[in-house]
Amino acid sequence: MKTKWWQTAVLYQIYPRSFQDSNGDGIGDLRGIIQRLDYLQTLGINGIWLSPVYKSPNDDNGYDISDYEDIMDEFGTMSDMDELIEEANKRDIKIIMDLVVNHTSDEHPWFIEAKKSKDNEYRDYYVWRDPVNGEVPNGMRSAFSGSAWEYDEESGQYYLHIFSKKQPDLNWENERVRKEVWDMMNYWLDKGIGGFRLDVIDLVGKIPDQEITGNGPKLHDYLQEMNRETFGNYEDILTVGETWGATPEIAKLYSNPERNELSMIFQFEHILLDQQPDQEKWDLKPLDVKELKQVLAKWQTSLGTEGWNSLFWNNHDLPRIVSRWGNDKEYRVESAKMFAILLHMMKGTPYIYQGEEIGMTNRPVTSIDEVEDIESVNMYHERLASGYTKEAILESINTKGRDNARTPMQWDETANGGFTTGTPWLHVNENYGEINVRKNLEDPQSIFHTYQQLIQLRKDHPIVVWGEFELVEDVQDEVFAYYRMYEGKKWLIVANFSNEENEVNLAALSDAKEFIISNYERTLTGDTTVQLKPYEAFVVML
Ligand code: TEU
Ligand code: CA
Repeated sequence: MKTKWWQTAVLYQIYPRSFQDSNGDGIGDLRGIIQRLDYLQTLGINGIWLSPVYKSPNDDNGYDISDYEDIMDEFGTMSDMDELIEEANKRDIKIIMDLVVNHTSDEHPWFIEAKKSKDNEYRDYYVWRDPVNGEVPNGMRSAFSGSAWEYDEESGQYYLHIFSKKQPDLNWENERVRKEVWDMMNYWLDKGIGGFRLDVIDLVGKIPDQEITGNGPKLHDYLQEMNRETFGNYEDILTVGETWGATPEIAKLYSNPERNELSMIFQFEHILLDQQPDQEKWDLKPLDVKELKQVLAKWQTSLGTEGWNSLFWNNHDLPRIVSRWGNDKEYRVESAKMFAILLHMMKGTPYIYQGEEIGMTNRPVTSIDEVEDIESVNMYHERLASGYTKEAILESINTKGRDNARTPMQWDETANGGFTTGTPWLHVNENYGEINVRKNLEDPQSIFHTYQQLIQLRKDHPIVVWGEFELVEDVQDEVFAYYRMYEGKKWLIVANFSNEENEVNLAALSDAKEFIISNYERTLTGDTTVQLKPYEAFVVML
């Protein structure tokens, strides 16, 4: 197979609302992103996954789209968007658009039409069902709490919304819906974008009457049709599907090049490890590092040539990784670098979420009034009504809530961390004086420079891109170690996933030739035993 640009690339996710405000209204915007492209070029990334910027009433911050071919007023205009694509391309940075086509906004003209009457020509763009015994059609639940069915008084039917009731699900069984989606994708492809991140794409093959949501029977037919009708006709397009329900076997269905579907998927098996099995993400459980090692190693070794991995710790739906599984107090810098080294030395395409590269942390709240995210707000009211204490619910929100990752980007020590001169739409984390881009750029030992170095290593060393992965099994539970091997070369990656010191004893260490990267000062001694400092991580060439 010919090498694809995205196999050697590192991507960066921007959540535009929180990245950079350029006009003082407290909301990040496209001109703000354009101003920061030089920064991203300095970091060294090759593409930007841009969370939705389309016209939207913002019930779910842009994931509820009312016009796919227009830009949200707060973010700017289509000519700003064209300029962003052009300015990014000039810097060899491709723009990856977020494709949210499982649902639209209820303010999309299709839904406004569909609601008008049962025989409207757009009615069948959405999923409508009659009441059953005067109640909801079945027990499907919304990911944002409550039933997935919403009653429409006027027509006496329910419509399906797997997310908020302002996000009605499109009916993908309707060929006209699919045709509309293909046309819209081609509109964006013609603008010179680099690809798509496909929001909850594993849901589009749903069979509501059987309560099947993920991985429905027609899913892969639809994706092959999509490929054929849209990006398959363009050069060098990256497509990454968001698939919460993927196993490695399912991942191959999506990303085996011979099947002509997607480039890769985001799998979430590692992300689900700190919640109670078969419960919700709010039902907390401590991470077992042993499980994490097994899960990530399985994904590293099982796709082979029949698929391609994406690599990530963070996104706009997840808490900050240093706060989640690291230590955002005394070992913030060390643990942030450890996560970076551990992930960026694996096989696959790494994704960095804005602020991760400077070690931004969660921002706890003390009251629900401080929370913007619809998922957390709905869950709060649902759990309060069913008897949970406020304290327990807020603990879940502070641990897992999506606002943790959505606080504005911290650029410098000036007011609001340099994000806005106005009032930010969501509180800025008060630690911006200590944690910001300006300080990171100035300090050669910063987290930023570790990320920059890791991105450069991927460009300089084919072993990072193509090397075989092998987990080191006989080490302490909290030591995560693996080899990469390529054309006679061998690297050893060691990470101490712990607040405490841990010992690692490996015969291979006696062959260590040089350090490639590390987060503590250490010299090579030829010893086979190393006493690892808290969150110490290093890569050695053997
Ligand atoms: O997320 C899909 C999704 O399932 C999330 O709601 C997820 O369950 C939750 O955030 C876990 O923390 C995508 C987008 O990434 C998310 O921002 C949107 O809200 C959602 O789809 C609907 O478009
Ligand atoms: Ca603005």
